[in-house]
Amino acid sequence: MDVVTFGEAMVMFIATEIGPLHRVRCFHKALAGAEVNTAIGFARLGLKSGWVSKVGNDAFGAYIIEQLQSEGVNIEQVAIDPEHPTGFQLKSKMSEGDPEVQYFRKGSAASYMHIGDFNEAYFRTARHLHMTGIPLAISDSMREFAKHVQSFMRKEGKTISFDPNLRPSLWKSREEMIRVINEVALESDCFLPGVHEGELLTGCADPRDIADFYLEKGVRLVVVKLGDKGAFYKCANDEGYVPSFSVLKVVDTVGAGDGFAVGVISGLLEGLPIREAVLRGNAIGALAVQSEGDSDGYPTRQQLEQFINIREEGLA
Ligand code: KDG
Repeated sequence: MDVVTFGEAMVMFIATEIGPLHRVRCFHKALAGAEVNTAIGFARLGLKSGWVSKVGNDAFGAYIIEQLQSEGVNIEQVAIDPEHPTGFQLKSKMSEGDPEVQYFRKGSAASYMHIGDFNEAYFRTARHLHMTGIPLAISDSMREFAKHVQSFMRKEGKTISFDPNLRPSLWKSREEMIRVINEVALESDCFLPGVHEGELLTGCADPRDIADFYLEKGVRLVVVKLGDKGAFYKCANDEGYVPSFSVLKVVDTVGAGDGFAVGVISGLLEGLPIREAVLRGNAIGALAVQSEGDSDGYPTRQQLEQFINIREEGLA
């Protein structure tokens, strides 16, 4: 396997009409979950990805499994929990800005993941571990699982990327969120915060200062997402800003950060120079914001190359 990841997937109901969630009458069904998004993104590019989790023995769980099978994600380590349900979320439709999201995930099957679910042989087959901050917030047992996976993969000499994906509503307190996320960031090789996340986590507003905060403590590469301004990256011997790709219409920003991670990590695993990998991240982010579902816009290898080539040749 090229990349393994773990976390909670949810069914997501996306409003089909603009307005606040409580007024919406119709929704359509899609898949959500930062880590499944990345597993799908890697698989679309032709990388071998695996996602580890638990779902309920219900229609939502069956839907998630079917979707991942059809995307070619390895789900050998997805267990069905007969006692707890699959979580879901509602998402509003916006004319502009970020949508309103409401979770129904407390006590979900995934939140009951624990260290006993860890399968050493399975994780060992992966070259790279991608983590996000969401499993650290979902439950104590899931956090313990996440930290165990990270320390195992580190001991095994695998590379680790970490996207904080801050979800303050899932945490008991802001202080705990900052402390735990920073602990895990410092045990990662590549840290991928958004600039506002970086500011919250470090107290620094400048992307270079955010990067330095982690680099000085041993992280090898920090890539700070700057939204429509692109991204800033820094490691021991290289740094720079990589501009974003222009987008005709932003439909939905959720899922763009996961797409960005897919671009950067796949690029690094394929040996691209860091700048090229970040450019690929920007490209997938730009494709992702132009569609509604989290992962709908993630490209195949051919679509990605076409998108980058057309933009670079100045044809669009
Ligand atoms: O990154 C996209 C995710 O935020 C979305 O799919 C839902 O995983 C999710 C979460 O927990 O917020």
